[in-house]
Amino acid sequence: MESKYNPHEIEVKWQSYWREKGLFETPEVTVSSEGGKKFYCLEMFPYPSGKIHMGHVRNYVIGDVIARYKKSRGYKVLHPMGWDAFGLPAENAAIKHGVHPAKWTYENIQYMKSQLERLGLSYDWQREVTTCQPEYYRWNQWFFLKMFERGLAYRKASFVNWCPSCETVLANEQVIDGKCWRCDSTVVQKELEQWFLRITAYAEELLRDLDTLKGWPEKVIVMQKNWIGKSEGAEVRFRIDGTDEDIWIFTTRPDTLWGCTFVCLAPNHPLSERLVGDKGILEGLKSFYGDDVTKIGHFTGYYAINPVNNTKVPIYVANFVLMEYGTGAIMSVPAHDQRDFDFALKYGLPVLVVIVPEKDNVPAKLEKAYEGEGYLINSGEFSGLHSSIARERIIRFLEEKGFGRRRINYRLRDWGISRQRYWGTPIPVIYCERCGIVPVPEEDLPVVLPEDIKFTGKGGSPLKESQEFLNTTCPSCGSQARRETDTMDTFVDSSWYFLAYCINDKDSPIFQKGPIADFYSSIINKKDSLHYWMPVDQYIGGIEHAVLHLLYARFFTKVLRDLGIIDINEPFLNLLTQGMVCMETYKCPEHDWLFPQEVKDLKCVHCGRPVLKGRVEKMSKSKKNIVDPDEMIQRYGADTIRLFSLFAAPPEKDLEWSSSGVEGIYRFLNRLWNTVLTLSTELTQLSGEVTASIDSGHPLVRLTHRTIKRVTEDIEKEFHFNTAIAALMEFLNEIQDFNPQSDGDRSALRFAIETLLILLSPFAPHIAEELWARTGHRDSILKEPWPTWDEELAKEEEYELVIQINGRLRAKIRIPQGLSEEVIKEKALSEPKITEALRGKEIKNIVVARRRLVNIVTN
Ligand code: ANZ
Ligand code: ZN
Repeated sequence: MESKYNPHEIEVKWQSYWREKGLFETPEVTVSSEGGKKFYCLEMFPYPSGKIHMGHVRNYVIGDVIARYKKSRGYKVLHPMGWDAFGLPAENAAIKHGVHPAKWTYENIQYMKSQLERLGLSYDWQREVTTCQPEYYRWNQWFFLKMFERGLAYRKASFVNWCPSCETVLANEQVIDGKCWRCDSTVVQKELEQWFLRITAYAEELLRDLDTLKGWPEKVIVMQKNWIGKSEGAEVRFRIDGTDEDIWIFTTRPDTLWGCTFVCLAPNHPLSERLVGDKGILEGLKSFYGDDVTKIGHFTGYYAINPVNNTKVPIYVANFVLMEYGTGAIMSVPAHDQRDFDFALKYGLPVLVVIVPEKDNVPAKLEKAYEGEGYLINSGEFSGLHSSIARERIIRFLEEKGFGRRRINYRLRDWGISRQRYWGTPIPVIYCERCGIVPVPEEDLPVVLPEDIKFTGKGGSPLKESQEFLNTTCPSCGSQARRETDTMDTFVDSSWYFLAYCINDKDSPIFQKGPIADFYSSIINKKDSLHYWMPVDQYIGGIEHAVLHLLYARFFTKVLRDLGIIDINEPFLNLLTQGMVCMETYKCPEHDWLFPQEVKDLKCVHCGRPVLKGRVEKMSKSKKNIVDPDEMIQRYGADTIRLFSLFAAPPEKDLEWSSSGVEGIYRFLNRLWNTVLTLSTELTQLSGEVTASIDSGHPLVRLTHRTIKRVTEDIEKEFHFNTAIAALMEFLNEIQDFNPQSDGDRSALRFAIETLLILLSPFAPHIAEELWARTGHRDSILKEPWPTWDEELAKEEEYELVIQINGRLRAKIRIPQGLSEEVIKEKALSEPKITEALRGKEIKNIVVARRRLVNIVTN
């Protein structure tokens, strides 16, 4: 009774079976389960944009294999999913199409959830988290209040990046090359009162603890280090000649102090206005800012006195000095800093060499700045010292003389969280004429977003239009007051969602509207499931979050630890950043990017011009190289799509989508289907007789052990699913070719097939379940433990390879079974006796006969 492989039928069937049986529900944990083997597997939750794309599919399938694998290894697994549901696109949709952000968001969630279900992902949907729900965002507000109490949330007027088109403030990280990360408009500077979270208070710890993250990719560690940007140096005080004012400068090169020939202030440095007077000049300088903008300056007419040698140097206001970094003022050393060198050349300022790479070798004229280390010259008592030593001594000297002090600076800025937007968490603050800034009392949380709002896309926040929301009474004096209309950056939502999954069960008070105190006491209990599940054992997501999200989540974890809510320092033990999904992409010189169906014989179907081909690009709408997951599932079923996204590349590498590759996987699954069903008919017919115990010496049994070992080790070793799947494919080939003759053969075959299905089930779970059921098993394959192997049996069987040169026997070596001809050739050529005999000869041909004999032909 053979039947055809019909993925749709079996996939829907098993998905509902899993759901009905609750097979993906998170196990209950109690005090006594503490210390048991637990595994928290987490994929970065998506923004509900409307549809999932292949990047999501890849991310979630990787996580799913890990979760399923760990479960079968006996771990208690938490594998949740949710929605990063606040954000701009919902509001843009409201402006464009008049649909309420909430409606848009919930409809998208519903659709995307059905897409995830169709992929057969093993999520515990009971723990679903949706960040736009008041039950969720009230905790954003509560954390904010706690931070406010501790001075970790504060308000200040500051220049912010303003996107004129989105009409919102952008975080520094959301500005890419001076443009808005979302809409690409040029970003301008604007001064506004903003709320900030004091992430800089944790700068040192965030930096230091990177060293404990052994399970993170090195490149992410490096990116975070650079982002935090610790610099050690000194602040030095320069007196302004003829006044009693001082300029404090920050330098990382105090060893070059004697080479300072001018001082520069930031245009918005408080002294700049006093020294220049003409605001127009400063405004002009401010407007010229950017990495590739020319460096320009304005001489103030004043001089500063270098405290170490009493030299007078001119004071400039310069556009490249940032008020936000260091002290907003610098000493310029043109001989040893290229930027200063260019500036000096432009304004005819002196260049004085104080560091030389070799002792007693002073260059006559500098072509460019020498920025390296070397020996000090022209530097008073420090001349002759090496710069690395001098730096330290000079800092001490400055401190002794009262000229300056040691200073550590971080590039990291406090996190501006205010957004002039509707679709986000309201910042729980009230402004009272009499009392000033008054935090909303805890028991009044959540401050709920009002629903009846008009979306025009113009002006500031739409919340300003809601009188009902805006007008309130002061919690402390009772008089008329006004609510904060800014909402929080959505990165706040994603900074702690992984904690919500741990406690989001029906009985927990956390997500109910009860008094906060209940939550606080339940959470503070160290035996709470939060403490059981955290930290996340494996986090999986895109490299684009290497800095922002991952740094903010680390920051929140540390703050919540200091609030006594959790007892860990770091949220994510292991991090996997999966590569991008790419595709070969075509471009016509006339018609730009083309869909594959617009290309025939490498020509554009519209104009006949040859297409530019061979570029493998990240899938994106703009390049017209998108593959739609729905369409793929429709055509091949989820198992094929899952298997292809795992097989085509190791997880951390980019994956090139290929239709022939997908076809290949589909054929493999069909072959699996037919092979197992054909053989199983035979096996079940004979089932009465198949009682012979498994003969461990049987070649198929040995191969099975070898395959278990390969697959398990590939998964354990950096999740190399691609090679694990390749091993399963080879295994199927052997099974297919196997022709059982005896009962011993049949029991070996049954063992091989059952093992194959179990090993395949994390990757292609539906077909594995179906074939498992059809080969006479009553319970789900998910109940099967992961198979183990016998090291002795898993050993490669070896045999003797004969190596000849021109037909004459030269060597015999032992090699493992199953090597390809290429590898056999390599082995033969690298045999020392053979290398020796071949010296000086030219190889004309190498023949491999039945993998047993190699004949090397030379001239
Ligand atoms: C003198 C000097 C001599 C410098 C030399 C460098 C080389 P990092 O490593 O990134 O911390 N600087 C300080 N504050 C600045 C500001 N607000 N805007 C622009 N530039 C600023 O860089 C520190 C160096 O950048 C400082 O050391 C200062 O220039 C400059 F041969 O001081 B240096
Ligand atoms: Zn008041």
